[in-house]
Amino acid sequence: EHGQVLTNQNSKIPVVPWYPRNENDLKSLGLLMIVDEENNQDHPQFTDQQYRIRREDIAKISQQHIFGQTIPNIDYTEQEEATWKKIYQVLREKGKSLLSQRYLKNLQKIENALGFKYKIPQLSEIDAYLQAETGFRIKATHGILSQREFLNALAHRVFCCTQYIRHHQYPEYSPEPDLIHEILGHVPLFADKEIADLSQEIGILSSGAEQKDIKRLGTLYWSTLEFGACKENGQIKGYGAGIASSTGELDNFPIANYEKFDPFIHADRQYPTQIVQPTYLYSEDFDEVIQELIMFGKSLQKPFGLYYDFIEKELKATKII
Ligand code: NLE
Ligand code: FE2
Repeated sequence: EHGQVLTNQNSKIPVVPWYPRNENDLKSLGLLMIVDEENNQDHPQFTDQQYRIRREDIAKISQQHIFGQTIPNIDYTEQEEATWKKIYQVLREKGKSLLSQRYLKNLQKIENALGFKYKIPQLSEIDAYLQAETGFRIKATHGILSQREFLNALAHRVFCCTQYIRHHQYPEYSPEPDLIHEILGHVPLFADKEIADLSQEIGILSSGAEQKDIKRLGTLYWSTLEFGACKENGQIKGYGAGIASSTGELDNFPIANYEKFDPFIHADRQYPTQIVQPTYLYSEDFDEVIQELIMFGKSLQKPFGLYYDFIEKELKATKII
């Protein structure tokens, strides 16, 4: 079977790390629990025991969701609903002048369709919306996944998405992805056809890639779809999910450093994950982001090419180099 028999004992045959090839393989998404040791231990999200218990309960439900089956709904508490409402309003207000029109238009469309103003949307509703817009689908996950797993899922137009909400005492910034980050940050991007296609391309590049390239693709994902910016009418606007989902990040955005994005330079950069970004990388426009990432992708060495067959819903190899 693929990913297992290939050995390099005697030969030039490269070892190819396992990756999901088809719908059946996707059923194993999100089964591993990753513990991130870099966590910011001062944040109430890590220190409040009551919060941890509630969070574990939701994480269990999310983890038990098998990709392809109905996503379980969560009965959010009043406190959780209040956190959503409060931060949603502030994000909306602050985001207007700082975020890209492209992101804002997609957000406007979905917030009206699903009533973001009034309640926390369920992932089952988000999933149905995205499927209709761009064919993206959701796997509910307990928390952050490995870069490889998150990126590999994108190759199948699958978004691994958390379902718990950040701590009510400090909703300005979450050191981990939570549903506010996923829904107000990533979902408007996955609802955009070109961005959905780009995400899938990154996923295909990551499938079977060696670890050093996973790290580089992860860093580029971070630099663009998580925290990227681009010019609009001469002004730099944020479009990344991590900017759009955090009022702390939005407050930081106008006073931070900017650097012109170049994947060949930035694929190996270091960046913080527990505090706001000191530097945002910007492009002239979004087309440039797409072109540059595609060019970078072509430079990666993989022993085979892959493409996604939309009819059979699987990744197929094109060539062995
Ligand atoms: N820092 C982001 C936020 O507060 O929304 C979440 C984590 C992004 C990787
Ligand atoms: Fe994210």
